[in-house]
Amino acid sequence: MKRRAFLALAGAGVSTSLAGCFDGSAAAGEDNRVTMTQVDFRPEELTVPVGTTVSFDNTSSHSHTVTASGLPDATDESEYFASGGFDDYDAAKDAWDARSGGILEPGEAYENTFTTPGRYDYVCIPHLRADMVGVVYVEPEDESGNETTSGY
Ligand SMILES: [Cu+2]
Repeated sequence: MKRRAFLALAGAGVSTSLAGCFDGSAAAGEDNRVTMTQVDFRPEELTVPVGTTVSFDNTSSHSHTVTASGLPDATDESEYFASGGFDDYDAAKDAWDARSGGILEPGEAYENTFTTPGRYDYVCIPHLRADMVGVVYVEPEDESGNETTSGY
């Protein structure tokens, strides 16, 4: 069973910390967090080690979705992720068109744990025409078990 969750962002902090900084850009050090602006995911590209839970936080005043647009070749369909918990892109698209299914209102967040290495493209369905897209690169674990984060 795949971990899917909607979380309300801690109400305090969030709105105040964004005052005057409506970009919602992720602060330094938040390497497993993607935020949403009016029509952007930030950062647009995120690289994480396998097993990481990424939080997609709607820090904007608009509604969005986080909807995987495809999966790496060899990746099991159970790895599909989308706010609303849909099984594939078509289901997510249909649900959005019918009833705004999968919507993330301002202040809501969606989490997904990436358990298979690969490139995961995703989109915001209502802002697809504005090119609101992102990608998560999930890197395999280092075989030695050592951290490979030292140096560039
Ligand atoms: Cu959007």
